[in-house]
Amino acid sequence: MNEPEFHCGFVAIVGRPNVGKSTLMNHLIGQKVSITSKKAQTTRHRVHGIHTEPTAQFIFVDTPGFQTFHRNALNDALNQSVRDTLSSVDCVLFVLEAKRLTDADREVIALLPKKVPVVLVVNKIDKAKDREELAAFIADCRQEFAFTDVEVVSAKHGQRLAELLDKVRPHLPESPPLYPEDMITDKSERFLATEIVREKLFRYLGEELPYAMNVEIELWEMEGEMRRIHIAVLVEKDSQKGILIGKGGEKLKKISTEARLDMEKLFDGKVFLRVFAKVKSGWADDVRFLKEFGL
Ligand SMILES: Nc1nc2c(ncn2[C@@H]2O[C@H](COP(=O)(O)OP(=O)(O)OP(=O)(O)O)[C@@H](O)[C@H]2O)c(=O)[nH]1
Ligand SMILES: [Mg+2]
Repeated sequence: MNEPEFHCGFVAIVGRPNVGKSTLMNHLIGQKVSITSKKAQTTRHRVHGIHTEPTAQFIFVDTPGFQTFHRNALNDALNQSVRDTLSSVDCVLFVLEAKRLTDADREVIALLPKKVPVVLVVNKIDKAKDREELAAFIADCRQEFAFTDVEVVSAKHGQRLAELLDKVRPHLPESPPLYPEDMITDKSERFLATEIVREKLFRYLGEELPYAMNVEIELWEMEGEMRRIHIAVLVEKDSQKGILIGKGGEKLKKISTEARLDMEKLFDGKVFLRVFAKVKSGWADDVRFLKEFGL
């Protein structure tokens, strides 16, 4: 008897910052492997999220939101990473917020590949319920680019994601699976742990601060089933260190507790986590330093 045909391919998720790319990927694979926040430019690394079905494997590639406003070494590296991804995938999901088409979105449209199918994903429809307005919005978007297909979703509420998968599936080439069926991401536990801490920094610190910080693992040990993890948060100045720690250590404690709970869920085991602050200056424009972070 013949083996049933298997399809497997790469699907890039692109769009301007904050449209919901990482939220979409997490809900498509059913696990939180890519961090999300209300602030723009949360995602700083390409992350694969893997969804495997009996005869198909989707390898989603979450990318940093394309930056057009601030030019520095970090943004140049992030943008280059988006461009590289677009040229090497089987399908692209271009994500927009319902009823919002801005110049920043158009700059991403200008980068969309002509030879790869591009599906327009209109996200956050929970905030835009009027069908006629939505239809008019989609018609306007179609004037901007020859999208292969369109789907409207709410990533956050998991609406119409099965329909979106149906539109992507035909674009996956025939190929055996590239990852084991129970694998959900290409990233290591160490990477995921530092990302979880970064997400809490975005959630609990002011507007600018999280961008001036990075996180680094100082210790990772297994003690039986328990992971003992020490993570340093690198800040540029002593004053930032103070803000991170908070009054009586409250803020850092909250960040650390929430990060530990997320890690225990994702790693399915007990975690002993210590998060602490460390001063290291001028990293955002130091390209050599970026390379150490894989950008
Ligand atoms: N109401 C609503 N909010 C959403 C939806 N999807 C995502 N969001 C919110 O939009 C914000 C940004 O989501 P992210 O997934 O971090 O966006 P992103 O495109 O990955 O952003 P960058 O990584 O910064 O480029 C978060 O506050 C999400 O909760 C949705 O379907 N409805
Ligand atoms: Mg993101």
